[in-house]
Amino acid sequence: SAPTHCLAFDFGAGSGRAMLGRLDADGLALEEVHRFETATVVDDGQLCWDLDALQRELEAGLRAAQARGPLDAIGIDSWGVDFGLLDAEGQVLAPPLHYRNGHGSRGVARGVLSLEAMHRRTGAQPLELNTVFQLIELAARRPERLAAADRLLLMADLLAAHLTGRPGHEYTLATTSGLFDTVRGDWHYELIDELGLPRRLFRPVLAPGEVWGTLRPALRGGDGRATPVVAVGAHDTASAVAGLDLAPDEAFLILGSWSLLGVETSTPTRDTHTLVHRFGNEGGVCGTHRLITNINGLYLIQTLRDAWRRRHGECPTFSEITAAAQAARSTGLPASVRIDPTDHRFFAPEDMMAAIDDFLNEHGGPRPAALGEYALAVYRGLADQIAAGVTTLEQVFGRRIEAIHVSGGGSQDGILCECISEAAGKPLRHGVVEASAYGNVLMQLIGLGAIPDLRAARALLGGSRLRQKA
Ligand code: LFR
Repeated sequence: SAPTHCLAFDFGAGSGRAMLGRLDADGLALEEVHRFETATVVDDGQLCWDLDALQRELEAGLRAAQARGPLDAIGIDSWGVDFGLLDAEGQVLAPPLHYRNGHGSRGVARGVLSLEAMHRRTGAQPLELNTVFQLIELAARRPERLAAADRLLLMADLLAAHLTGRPGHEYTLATTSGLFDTVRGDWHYELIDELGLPRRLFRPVLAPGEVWGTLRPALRGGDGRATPVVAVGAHDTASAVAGLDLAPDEAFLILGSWSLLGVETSTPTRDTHTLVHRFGNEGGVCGTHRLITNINGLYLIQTLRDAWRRRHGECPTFSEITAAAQAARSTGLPASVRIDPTDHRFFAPEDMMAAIDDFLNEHGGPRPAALGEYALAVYRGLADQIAAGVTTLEQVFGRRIEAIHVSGGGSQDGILCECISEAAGKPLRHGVVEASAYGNVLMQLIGLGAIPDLRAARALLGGSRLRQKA
């Protein structure tokens, strides 16, 4: 039969990509057709996402894919929690706030809703950056914006609306909001009412695999085809886990801006331990769920690099940083040179090197002398947290973990992987690096009926091929 072509957009907080998937008798192949940095702007004194720039990258990726031939489907995934407010005409009222701007923690501090209550009622991870806490802060600071809003769309929802002209909400992304009942599978309207948020902002969600709409006429290729935009796991983590051929006794670990550790489950888990251990539930594709915890991630290395560049004027590549860390490790850097990446100092540091110095000073560790030593302090800290999370999964949640199935850009970082495997005492199994893009394509193929279910989809991963742009 004829090959099927699916275009997957994967928007991460650091970078985004458009990947063209092709399914034919030989299996699944992915080709990167566009890649970009995720742009930010400052608006109203707040760090925001540059939605106009993201829409331009979306269109550029679309054109690059259309130039290669007709498309059978398109899917979009993005990071969670952040959102834009739309008026009744579908116009976005202001640039979406960036979760690192601290809105969420200010929302928690208002004392309207505690992390504990949010978690107890929705089952979501107790994270200050959740949509709900950002909204509490926004409602207090800019009530006129909420009053003018007709819909709240999370990032991938905003981008899908741009392609189709149809606003909508996708289920897995909605589960990152802290306003969605992960057990009942619908918005938590009771909580929404109690917080005084307008119900109209939250309409029924689309399930992964459902058709969102078709490409609006201005964006169609030369052939004029009204390509369907399929709702995928619009949350990048949902798509990433869909794109891993997980064994039942494996934990997944997606290493990107965050280190996302957890297990796939068939029902949400909510008990006395989830809150204490900072785990929570997120919705997955095809009826799956994830018991998951967010640990800080390569955001720390990115901000370390920025700090180094500002001080020394030189801009090391990531492989230079890992090589320097490797060298520091082989010279036996004292074990006390390690950070706790969950410390509040490391959520949005203005100067990452100063934050590390400050932390080590307080905890009695010697001050790092070189870039590689700073990086190693980060890698060790991340590995410690990840290992502790694995122990929690085993001891507290009674899940036997034989191996850690890793993916995401950080899974190519040799020293990080070595530190993790050593700290956790578990082997790592490497899945596809671009798991989100794979999971996105697989869900489109399920939606089109080209493959029957998740099991069949994941079976395609073993023989898949990836071509990346130079
Ligand atoms: C990963 C991710 C996490 C979410 C965080 C913030 O890219 O989507 O799942 O907690 O970004 O949105």
